[in-house]
Amino acid sequence: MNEEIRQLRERTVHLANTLPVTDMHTHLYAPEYGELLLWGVDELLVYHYLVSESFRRTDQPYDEFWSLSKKEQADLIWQRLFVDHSPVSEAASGFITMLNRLGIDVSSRNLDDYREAFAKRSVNEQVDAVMEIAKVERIVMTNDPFDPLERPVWEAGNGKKDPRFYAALRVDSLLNNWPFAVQELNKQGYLVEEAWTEGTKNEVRRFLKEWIIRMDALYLAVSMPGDFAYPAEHHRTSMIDEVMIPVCQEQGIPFALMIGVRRASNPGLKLAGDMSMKSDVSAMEALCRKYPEQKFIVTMLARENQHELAVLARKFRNLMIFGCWWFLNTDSIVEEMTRFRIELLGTTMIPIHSDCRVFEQLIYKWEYSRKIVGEVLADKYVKLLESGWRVTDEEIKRDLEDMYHRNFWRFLGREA
Ligand code: RAT
Ligand code: ZN
Repeated sequence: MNEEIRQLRERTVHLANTLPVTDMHTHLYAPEYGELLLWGVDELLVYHYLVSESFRRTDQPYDEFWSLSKKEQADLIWQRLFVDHSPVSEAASGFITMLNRLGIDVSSRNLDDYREAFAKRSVNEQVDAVMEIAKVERIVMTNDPFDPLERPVWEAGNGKKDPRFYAALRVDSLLNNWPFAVQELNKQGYLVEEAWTEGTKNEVRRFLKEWIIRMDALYLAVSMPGDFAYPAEHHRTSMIDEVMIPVCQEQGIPFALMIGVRRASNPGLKLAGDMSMKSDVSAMEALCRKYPEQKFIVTMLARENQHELAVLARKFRNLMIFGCWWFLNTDSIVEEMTRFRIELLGTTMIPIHSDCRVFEQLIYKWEYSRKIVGEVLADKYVKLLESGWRVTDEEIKRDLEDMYHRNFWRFLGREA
């Protein structure tokens, strides 16, 4: 029996580490997007997760740091987090893992050596190599039509050239910064005003529809503060009920909500200054109940909300929960969440997304998470084995493929 258990674990962990995945929410771009595609040593070091950690090690004024070049910022972060102290945090150890898996000798501890190793690669080579190492087959980007760097790529017809990359239409400002959205919509020729008139609703619906079609967007996506309430006497409720849900239904796409972020809690840190907030799961409960035909893809940022959200997914099959988002994407929390999600939902959820911003991060984020998924699933199979139920390799593969890509594509109605 012990030998059988050992083999079962080994097979499960091996498959979990090697089967291809779809990364269903990232901030990565295909090479056609030029400078929007972030990669390389300096981008990796100025990742906002590392920026916030590095400020714990210094009294340097924020503005002084931001006035430096990217290379100088990277040098400081390297010194503070990797040289003066050991890189044991998730994001810092991830940087070392990633270098190692790319075949770079980390022992010199000399940043310029690493920079030199990267300089020998072209962006296309790096994208191919990273996807190969991480075994990431398909990547969903985050696409914002109001982004001045991104819009021209779509307008030139280059947004969906690389078949490995898919679009998700991001609509944060429509829900969270309406005055700004009105300005941007006007710039693009949509006749909207801040007042919630019939004409404005029609034009926002037209905007969403045109961009969904242009991008072939897989889903509509937004991040929300923890105090998001629904239904409420609020612009958000009108926008969701009268514009977003009707357009999603007409276009047959899910609505993805990432709930629980307080933006700019510490503005001096810029992108690194956002805070995690507890959310009210009953807003999602009300949405799922009101719109049984609409599919929702949801993640929340507070650890405190995770169990209730998993229970909600037991009640509503139009709800797909996904990922261990941002501050939850650490070994101990990924393990806790993956374990109780499997216990409550079986394999009917999407355990992992990377949220990568810099291309090479795919390597460590997926390696760390796959290991945990494999170990948790192996525990469950061992429990079955102890009652005489033997899972075959085909069944292990099926279960992992459900979680790694099939649940996502099937939920979208785009199963290959
Ligand atoms: O995880 C992150 O990098 C965050 O900065 C956010 O971008 C978040 O994931 C989001 O999509 O809003
Ligand atoms: Zn994100």
